[in-house]
Amino acid sequence: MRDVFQSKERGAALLSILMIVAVMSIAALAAVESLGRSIALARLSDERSQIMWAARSTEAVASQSVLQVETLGTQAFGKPTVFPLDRGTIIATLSDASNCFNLNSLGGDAGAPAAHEAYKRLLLHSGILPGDAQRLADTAADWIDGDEETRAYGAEAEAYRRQPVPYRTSNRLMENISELRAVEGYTPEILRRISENVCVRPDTNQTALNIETLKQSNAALLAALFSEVMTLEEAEGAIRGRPVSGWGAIDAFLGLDTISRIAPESRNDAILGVRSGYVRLDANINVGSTRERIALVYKTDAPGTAVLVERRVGAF
Ligand SMILES: [Ca+2]
Repeated sequence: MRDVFQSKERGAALLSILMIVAVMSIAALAAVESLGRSIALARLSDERSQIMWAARSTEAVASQSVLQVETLGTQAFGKPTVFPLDRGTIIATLSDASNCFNLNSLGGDAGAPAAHEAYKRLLLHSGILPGDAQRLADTAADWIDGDEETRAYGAEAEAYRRQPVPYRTSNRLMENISELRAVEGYTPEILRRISENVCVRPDTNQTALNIETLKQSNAALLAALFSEVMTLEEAEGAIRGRPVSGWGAIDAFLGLDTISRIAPESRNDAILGVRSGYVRLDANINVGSTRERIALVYKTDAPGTAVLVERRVGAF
């Protein structure tokens, strides 16, 4: 009988020990997992910190890189430069940022009629119907201009108050192109059609187009800003006609048959140039498994100067 009791006691003790071992194993496993998570978080935090410093370094040296455009011209564009970091790289690429319609030019003096007409032409050349083009030009201009007087097809604060989530017009220059999404009529389809040819600059001036860097996708922009009688096909042909070595000067461009046949009073020769009024630097920063993108736009219309006017971080 006693042996039976002793056997049961030993069994209970063994079971207790096994349970204690099991609990300790689970606790140890949890501790290891927690430590692993902490290490991963610390590493991620360290990489984010390095990314932040790399972004600041990029900004510090970017203006010097941008100034190279003055001497190298278009040769400075489109060639990625790799800068090594301790545990990663910065890959930076320069591109021309002159060739776009400055939406803030719609906020110029006295309703900026010339900019308004040019913008309507850009919308039409982008395949937007005439009625929609008029409406989109008016709503964008109302959003930017300082008054509350609604244009014929525009929208001021009252129109936006009726939205499911009410808001107001900003009545000042746009700070970011993403603001356009809030303007009446600017659907994703409209934005897709015009996104390559519109931008937001910090003043109401329209920078001259750089004819050395115009792309086929800029034909609508060239036609809209250069002449009210220039067709989209003529603009495409003119851009296609650029010599391999570039135009060198606007006179060579003006000598094209399609251009020279346009009466001088119907042309805006001053909108053409052979240098960059704005330059963009795109940087891909890689540290360990962490990635970040930044885009910096510099105003370079005065010799020897590069003024940062736009900074975008992340997906765009
Ligand atoms: Ca307004």
